[in-house]
Amino acid sequence: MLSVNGCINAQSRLNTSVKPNVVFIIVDDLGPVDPGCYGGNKHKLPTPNIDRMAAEGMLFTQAYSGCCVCAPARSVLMTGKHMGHTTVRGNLGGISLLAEDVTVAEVLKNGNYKVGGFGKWGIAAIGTPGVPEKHGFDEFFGYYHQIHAHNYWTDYLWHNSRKVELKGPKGSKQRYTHHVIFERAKKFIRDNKHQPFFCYCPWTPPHGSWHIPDDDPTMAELKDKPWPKNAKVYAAMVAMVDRHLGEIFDLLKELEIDDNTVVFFCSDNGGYPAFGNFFGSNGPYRGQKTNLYEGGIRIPLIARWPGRIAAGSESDLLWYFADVMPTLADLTGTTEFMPDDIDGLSTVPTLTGRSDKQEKHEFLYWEYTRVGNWQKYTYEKNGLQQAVRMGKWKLVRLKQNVPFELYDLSKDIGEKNDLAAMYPAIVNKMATIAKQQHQEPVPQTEPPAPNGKRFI
Ligand SMILES: [Ca+2]
Repeated sequence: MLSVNGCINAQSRLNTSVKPNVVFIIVDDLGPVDPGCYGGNKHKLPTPNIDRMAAEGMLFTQAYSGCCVCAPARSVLMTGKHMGHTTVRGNLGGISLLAEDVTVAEVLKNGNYKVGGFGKWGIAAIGTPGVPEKHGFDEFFGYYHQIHAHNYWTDYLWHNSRKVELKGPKGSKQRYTHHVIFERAKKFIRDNKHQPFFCYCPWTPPHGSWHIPDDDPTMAELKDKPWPKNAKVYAAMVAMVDRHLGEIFDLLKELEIDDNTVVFFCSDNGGYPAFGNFFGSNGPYRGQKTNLYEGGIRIPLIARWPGRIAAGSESDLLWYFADVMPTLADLTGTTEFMPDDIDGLSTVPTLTGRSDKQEKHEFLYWEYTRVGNWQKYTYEKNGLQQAVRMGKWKLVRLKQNVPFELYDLSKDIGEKNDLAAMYPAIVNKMATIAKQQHQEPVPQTEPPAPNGKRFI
């Protein structure tokens, strides 16, 4: 691997170049070690396009989501505010961004970017002020409420809050939603190749419910595996998003905008140990999606920008979804439109080989309260989880009324050896940060969810 400093003169070129396009692909519930370039899971699912992207770009070894589940993670990503400050804290699906929230899409839109989103919004129900077309998107196509997104065979999706019936082959109404969403994303890139664009792709696969069309080429390769049926479908969904990532790069090359497009690829939270933890998608990390141990918040994250981000480079910078807004604003020259009260930092110095100039977080902060009852729209009582990362230290508790645990992640990546009793001063310092960073969100009433399977 090349050093991160191997990308010479990136900054001087950054200042004089035309505005780069940004494609931000965030897949759903892919575990932190699922991609081959992160070591691979127990069954070493092939991910050739993700691996090639890492070989051509920068792989982050300590990247984190904004939260351990879908909706709040998206809220952090969009607002640049960590979980103690962002608007959407819960995962029931109908809590919405507020009119006054400023998103990364709005920041880039104000800088004359064309902005499209294709996939699962997850942070507003239809008819609320939080819908994407009121937050900087020229167009958004896909699911708005994330309960709706648990159905890959729904007969409608939304386009700027207008219902779009899905017409399938032979006059049937249904089509596999991700295929439709992917086609729209590619069309957006084609249509905007002559102007700076931001294409946000929060793709739903490989999130459950696990479905893929029988005729998708990835299923043909897996159908004879002696695996549980849904495990085969999960593997096929991973292969499908990997193939689609490759198709995005093919398209950028065909349109001759590959060199001027920064592509990010990541997951939205840690893996879910489905099918009896068949794949071991969280590798050595403790915990899973829905909790704040490392397995709930660690993500694969790769960035690629030919000639600007050193090929085959790797960085252990600690960064998370709050950093996406300042990073994209910095890349696109739109920082003047950012709100003053965000929690993120630009990672562009690291991306462009100037890690000596990289501003570092004093701490990273997460919180989350799990859903208590999906039917009654309630959250777990005293269920506020909190976690703080400060250098090598990780402070975490999974309930409000239990003591904090402390781990030294430089020696104990599996969070097995609680050192809280040995280092009370560090616990006190980090617990004070946790207390200070938690602010109460603006109360909202959860609207009724659309039809769809209630999920984690
Ligand atoms: Ca997710």
